[in-house]
Amino acid sequence: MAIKNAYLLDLLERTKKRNSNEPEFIQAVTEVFTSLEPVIEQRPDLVDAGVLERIVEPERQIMFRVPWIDDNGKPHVNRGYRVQFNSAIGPYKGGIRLHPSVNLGIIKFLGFEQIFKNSLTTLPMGGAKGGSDFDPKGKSDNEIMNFCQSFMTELSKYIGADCDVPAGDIGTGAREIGFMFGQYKKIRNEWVGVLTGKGIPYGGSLARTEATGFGLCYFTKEMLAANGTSFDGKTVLISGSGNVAIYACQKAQSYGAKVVAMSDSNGYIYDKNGIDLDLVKQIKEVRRGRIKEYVDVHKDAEYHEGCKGIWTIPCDIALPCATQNEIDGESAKILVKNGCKVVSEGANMPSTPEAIDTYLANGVLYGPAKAANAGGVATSGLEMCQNSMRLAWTFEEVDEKLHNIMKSIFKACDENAKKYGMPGNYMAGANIAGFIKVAEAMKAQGNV
Ligand code: NDP
Ligand code: 2IT
Repeated sequence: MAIKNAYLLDLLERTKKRNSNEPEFIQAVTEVFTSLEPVIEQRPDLVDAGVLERIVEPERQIMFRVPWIDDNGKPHVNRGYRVQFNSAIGPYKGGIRLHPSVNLGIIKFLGFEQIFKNSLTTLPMGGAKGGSDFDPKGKSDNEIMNFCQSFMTELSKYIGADCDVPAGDIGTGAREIGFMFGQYKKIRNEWVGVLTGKGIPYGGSLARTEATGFGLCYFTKEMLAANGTSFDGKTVLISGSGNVAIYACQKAQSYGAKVVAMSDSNGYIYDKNGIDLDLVKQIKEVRRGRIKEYVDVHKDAEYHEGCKGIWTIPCDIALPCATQNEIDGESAKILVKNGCKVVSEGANMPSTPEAIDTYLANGVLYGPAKAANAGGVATSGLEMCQNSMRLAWTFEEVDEKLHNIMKSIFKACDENAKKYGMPGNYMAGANIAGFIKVAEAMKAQGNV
């Protein structure tokens, strides 16, 4: 990947200078700019309207203190973030990440990706992301509640059902969303769809829990079909064992694939007989345990320390569903050498630029994150829709809408890749399709 267009190169340099300590954000901008070269050459009006200068600068970045008390009465302080990146096509929308690695640059890369992802969903949602460097691991329910209430006490000043609607991401699931929703309602004295990923008894949507993983497989199925193949009988690796990984595994298995490995941040399991997903759910969803507990039950499965080793297992399809930059150039080369033909991304930006170059150079079918994992936020959009209408659809209705959205996202990626002279490059197609809609909206709304 190399940018040649002088205007894009100059703007990238200025963006690097202005955000010099945010490597993940620069990585995300560079990838999008690389794909946009042919658009910029055909659309000088978008350059003249200053769309690109504005799109790389968040509309608003909020950072705040989050004090909380542990079970021993000891005070702690974490840092909270909400980056409201772009509201051209709808209210700000995006998840909240709770992980010790969170910093402003991470939240900005995620918020930037979210702009284009949300645009691809066909629903009216702008881009945002939030989070904190709080580590939920090992905390009691009471400590989690204490943190979530403090976080929302400040965040509630900046969000709203028609303004900014947060949701889950790493470390934020139904439990955390419940505590945050309760606190928002108490402070604002209004019951509105201000968060998505809520529990079913209080305005959550059926199929939101499954949506990102299912959506990833719906997108991947389309990509495979367009290239004359399918999941059936394929060997699949899935990194992570959280929300996205678990439901990607469920759907891939239902399509006849054999998932042989999953992981967490400590290590990975390899089960040549195929992953026992009920056991993984029991360990991760019910007990909040570690993936290595799997081999206590399945004695012929293997556990290995370290997450990178998962990519050395021979496979047909790799579905990275853990975190950013989890597949580097070296791992990508090993995947290709071992016969991997497809990489489709459940996590956000899981492949380094060197890994992507390796996929593209070797004809690997590559489903980029902002298209392939858009099913989660798309179903969040469906949850917002149900909340506005004050009704609830069945699981089947939501799942069918999700399925159709993922089909239309693949179509947009495929068609735009062809239209701009890069057939089969779904990353370029996703970036172009996501960008054009937002750019047209920004141009039409003037220099704001
Ligand atoms: P969860 O918190 O449910 O699970 C995260 C999983 O990834 C865990 O298995 C975790 O292991 C592992 N993981 C997290 N950080 C690291 C790390 N630094 N190194 C190795 N493994 C790690 O999160 P989700 O499943 O919701 O999110 C996974 C990915 O999918 C993220 O990139 C997220 O941004 C993306 N995503 C999520 C969506 C959603 O709807 N939830 C929608 C679209 C994208 P451990 O338990 O050891 O931390
Ligand atoms: O990265 C993502 O798209 C998410 N974490 C889901 C965001 C959402 O608003 O549902």
